[in-house]
Amino acid sequence: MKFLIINGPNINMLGLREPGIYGSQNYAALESLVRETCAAEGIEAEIFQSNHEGAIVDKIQQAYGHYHGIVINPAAYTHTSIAILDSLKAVAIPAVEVHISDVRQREGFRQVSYAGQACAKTIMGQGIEGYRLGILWLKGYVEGLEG
Ligand code: CA2
Repeated sequence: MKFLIINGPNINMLGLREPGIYGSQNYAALESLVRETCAAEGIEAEIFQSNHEGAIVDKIQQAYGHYHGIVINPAAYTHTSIAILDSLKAVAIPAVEVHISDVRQREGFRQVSYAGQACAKTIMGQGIEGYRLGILWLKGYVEGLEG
């Protein structure tokens, strides 16, 4: 099984500021958690981070036919990007949305998720542990689809 893990803008800055919202672990720790989780589950993983909406759309398009699942934290693009939503719908690869913080408890502008509308599940407010939960859930979901 092959998963693509996508992180949007500023996720690479984790741990530098706002530990009360995003925790104190940095992006390298997030990458390690994803790699270790996938290795333990026998999942081949590619981790991708970009600050650019079009680069994320390109990456989702290129995933078509190559990945069984996508774990995506589109970061701020969650709340603005119909392009990322459309690309997830276009490739129709099973996807899980992850947010480190609990966006439901935050500002009004974070209350909409476009990408989430193309995802089978959303995990939020669990810190970077949410990526592990998302990977495990998606593995079970994909296995269920394959029968
Ligand atoms: O909670 C999440 O995972 C978010 O996707 C993180 C985004 C935010 O725009 C979303 O509303 C929720 C922000 C990414 C990280 O931003 C930083 C801000 C300050 C210091 C370090 C990273």
